[in-house]
Amino acid sequence: MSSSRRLFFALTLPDALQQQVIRWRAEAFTPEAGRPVAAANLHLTLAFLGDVSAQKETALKKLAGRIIQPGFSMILDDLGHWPRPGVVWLGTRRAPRGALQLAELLRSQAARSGCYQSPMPFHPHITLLRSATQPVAVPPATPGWTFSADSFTLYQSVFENGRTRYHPLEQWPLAH
Ligand code: 2AM
Repeated sequence: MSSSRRLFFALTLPDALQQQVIRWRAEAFTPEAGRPVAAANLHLTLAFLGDVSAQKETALKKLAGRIIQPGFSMILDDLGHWPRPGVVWLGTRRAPRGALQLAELLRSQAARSGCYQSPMPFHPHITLLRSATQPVAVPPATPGWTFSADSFTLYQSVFENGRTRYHPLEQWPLAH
């Protein structure tokens, strides 16, 4: 019988923004800085669920479908490097209240459903480079893109043929 799937809730980046980010990234970082995340894999995680059984997945989808939250926009005006996980990220200096509320709700639903939730505070970010364990020259500023979140998505993380891919499973709208 098929068992669990590795899942997370995230905000999808519009295709045009994914392309802008990867063009800028190619100029902003040297190839030694880290391994670039593929354009289609750029996303902003709201809640990481880990390996989830089919039964739990169904319950979590049902709970997600009941969420009524307003959409929000986010200015991507922050950049950083976490050497320990080896991640270079794009984020925001002022996380919108809507993003914090949505993440909090998804994370508490996940915790109540038995999915381990990290005690680390939620730090909204889009991972740009992985395996960035050496010091990285992080550019002082970002182009300051704004993106508007009008839905959130449940993704499955699949590792196949040596690559990680994120498959969208279901998407829910945020109210206007
Ligand atoms: P990262 O990009 O900072 O590594 C799919 O793996 C998504 O879930 C990524 O955005 C990843 O964050 C996040 N993720 C993976 N493992 C996680 C964990 N143990 N706790 C929180 N988020 C995690």
